[in-house]
Amino acid sequence: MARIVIVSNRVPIPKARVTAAGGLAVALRDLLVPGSMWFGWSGRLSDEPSLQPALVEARGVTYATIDLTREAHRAFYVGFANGALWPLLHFRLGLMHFRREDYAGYLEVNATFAAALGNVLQPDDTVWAHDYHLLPLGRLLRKQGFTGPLGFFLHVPFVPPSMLEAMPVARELVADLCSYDVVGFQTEEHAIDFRDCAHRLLGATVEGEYVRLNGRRTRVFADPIGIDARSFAEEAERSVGDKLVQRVFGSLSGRALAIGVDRMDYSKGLPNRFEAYGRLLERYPEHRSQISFLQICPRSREEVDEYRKLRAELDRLTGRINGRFSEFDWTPLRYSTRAAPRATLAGLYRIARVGVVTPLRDGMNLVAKEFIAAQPDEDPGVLVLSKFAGAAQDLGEALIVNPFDPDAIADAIHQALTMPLEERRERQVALKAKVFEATASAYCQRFLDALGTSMPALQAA
Ligand code: GDG
Repeated sequence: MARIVIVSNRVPIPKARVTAAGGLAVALRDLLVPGSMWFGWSGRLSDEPSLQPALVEARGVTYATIDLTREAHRAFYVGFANGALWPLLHFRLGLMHFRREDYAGYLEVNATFAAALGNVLQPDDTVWAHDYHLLPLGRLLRKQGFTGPLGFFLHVPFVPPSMLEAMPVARELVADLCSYDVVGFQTEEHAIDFRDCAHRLLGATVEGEYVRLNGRRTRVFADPIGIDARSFAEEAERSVGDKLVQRVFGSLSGRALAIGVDRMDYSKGLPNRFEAYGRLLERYPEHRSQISFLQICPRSREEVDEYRKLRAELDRLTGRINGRFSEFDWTPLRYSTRAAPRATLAGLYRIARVGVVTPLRDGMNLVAKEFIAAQPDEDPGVLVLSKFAGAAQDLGEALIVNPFDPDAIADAIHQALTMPLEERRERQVALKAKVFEATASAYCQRFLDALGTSMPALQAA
């Protein structure tokens, strides 16, 4: 039987999932039926990695992983993927560090992935590759003779041609994506930017959603990712009783909770957010001692210099805000770099009066959707959302802000804290309807439809 084979840099083997902050396993849950396969890096470094993937079976799904050498991983992951591609695709040219040897390592790891995957792939499999680590994988699989349906989804934003051209290997990367049958982006804007790049940089022909290059046709479309809103809402309701959530609730002593939840990443706009919170307390003194801001930001990518610098900056800003505004019985800003269990997170969203989601750029941002799903209908909180998160395309009833303007964020938090119940309910009804409709399942279904593959549950029926 034809299988769906998911490929991503890291593989969330179920027992490891407990500590993982990323949501890909949740988003793709509908595809993880018996018989499917997930392929990627094991997370281990070894001197002589085998091209024969290690196979682990869990609930009928095969997790196939390979090790990488330390040097290849450094060039691929730290160097090119996160040192060059991530900043470029988040519009941060000043942080892009391109080195030819890193790009060579990126290609080498993609070639290793293709060769190892080739050892377990069957001719009628459908391959769905994920994210900026794997742009060349499709081309390399085709070169090896794989002829099955081949799709790629980019979780992060895409940039217009004038910006992409700063990447010395821009043409190669765009051509690589044109080797897939289907390429999905989070928003229509990113899909349009990619088609423009294919036309401007490579002279490809664009016909509606299709890009034609060297006789091949690729469908390039927007497929916004969603969450399993129903089960997340149930989890949030259940978790309000969770011990940790209750402790946080008790510690508020009736104050309003504002919450931010982000991997510690410079794309998430954390320094601006902290500065905005300082401005709020400065310009709207009535909120002093009446609000508590909790920022959960698990550390990530600490191998990359920029991420270490960010942490030092956030430590400094937290100290400054708390030093300036704290009272003996009130700490304005609580900031934790530890990951919270998912259930606790759901409960914390539910008791929060304001969700603050202000990335400078974000492909989608699932936290915005989780916050909405978790809110109680009778007395909902308010979402403050960056106009540069993909989520803002759909969630227009949130308080939409420009994340580069700390005063605008401060005004929006003030508006959220003082918004009448009736208006909060109206906004929540509209937002909730959208989050419950644009589910993770709908996202998978649209992508497989585009690839001409049926959803696994339908195959079984
Ligand atoms: C990329 C794109 C796109 C965070 N802290 C904890 C925790 N999380 C969870 C959140 C959410 C997930 O991690 C983060 O997802 P985001 O969408 O916000 O951001 P990225 O990690 O940057 O993801 C992004 C996404 O891919 C999907 O396509 O939306 O634009 O950048 O689910 O809740 N989870 C737990 N503890 C934490 O402390 N358990």
